[in-house]
Amino acid sequence: SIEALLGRFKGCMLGALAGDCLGAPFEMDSSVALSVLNNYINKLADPKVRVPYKAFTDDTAMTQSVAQSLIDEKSFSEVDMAKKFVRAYYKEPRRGYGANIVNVFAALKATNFKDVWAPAALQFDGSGSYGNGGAMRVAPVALFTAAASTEEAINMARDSALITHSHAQGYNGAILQCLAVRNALLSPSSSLNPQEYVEGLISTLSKMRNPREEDQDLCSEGEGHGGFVDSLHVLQELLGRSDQVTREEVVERLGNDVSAINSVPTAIYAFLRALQPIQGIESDSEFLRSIVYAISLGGDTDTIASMAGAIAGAYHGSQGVPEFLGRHCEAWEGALQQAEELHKIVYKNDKP
Ligand code: F2R
Ligand code: MG
Ligand code: MG
Ligand code: MG
Repeated sequence: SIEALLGRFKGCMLGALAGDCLGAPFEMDSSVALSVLNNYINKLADPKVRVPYKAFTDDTAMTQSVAQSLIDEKSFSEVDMAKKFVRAYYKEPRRGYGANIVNVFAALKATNFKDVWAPAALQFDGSGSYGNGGAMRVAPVALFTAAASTEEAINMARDSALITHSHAQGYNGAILQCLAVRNALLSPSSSLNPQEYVEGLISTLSKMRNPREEDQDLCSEGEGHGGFVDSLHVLQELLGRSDQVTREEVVERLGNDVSAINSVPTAIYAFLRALQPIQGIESDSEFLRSIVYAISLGGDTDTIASMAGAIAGAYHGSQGVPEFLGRHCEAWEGALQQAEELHKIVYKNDKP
């Protein structure tokens, strides 16, 4: 129902935020002990314990801009979205942005947004960024296109990424993350079959029309890393194994770094793996387990946890999000508000 979907929209926006806020203190640690994370979560859950406030990073700053642009424009506008990215960056440049994306912001500003696609296309000597910055902020696109066709969702995910990420792995990662959120959002609750869910993603990516030559990156080996479809097959194999798959093997085979190819499939795996209890993780919340597991893998913890959280929240809904997180994460109310506004627009009851 539309009412139940509102809870899913909220869960998605809260998941993206909570993963970023909870994961940020561990970004670039090689891996994080589960005992450390159990303590971390138990402290947050204890109303008597006072702990430092969890600030959001670039992941959330950019997600907020994507959501707000879709809300204000009621459609995708590359100029408005680019302006919102740039405004947010210059207002708070110390949110932990990627080392190179800041050059896109500077060029967009210097050229007064004349050609919004151009600065991204010039990154890395014209090869474009393959960072996960397009994927980490795409969740609002999945929500905004929830009632539209898969093709529309794919096209908007690609365009929203291309403002900063013109490498095929950069925008295809955004497409995969968008589809992962979309399919979780639209799955009936408590009935998701992990293998079928991954099969659905593989099938959609494989059928995708390739607008550019480089989109071969979806399935083929290139520069030492497989494409996204290859990673989804690895994910299926890991999910199907009867033995305990170690975190070391997950990192080894799916990755945990700032590239989209080595982080989006990992986030999807964290969501799916957390549907079952995980040895060593105390939380019995499937939502929280996905975030804790993602952080435990180390590397790009804020971003992988944020992407896993967005997918998990879209599936479990806000009722699956532990209430205590709201006391610790910056901008909680703002995320709820954006979820409500996106839901209103999508289901056309945004009249005064
Ligand atoms: N920047 C970070 N984390 C670094 C550590 C920050 C921390 N505060 C600390 O200093 O301790 N996190 C944020 O960045 C990631 C998203 O990055 P995004 O938006 O994709 O940016 P960018 O700059 O375009 O790409 C990131 C890096 O990837 C490498 N790279 C990308 N394309 C490349 C190419 N074609 N050739 C070579 N290298 C490429 C570069 O190293 C880029 O700097 C998220 O983790 C977010 O949380
Ligand atoms: Mg970050
Ligand atoms: Mg390649
Ligand atoms: Mg990060």
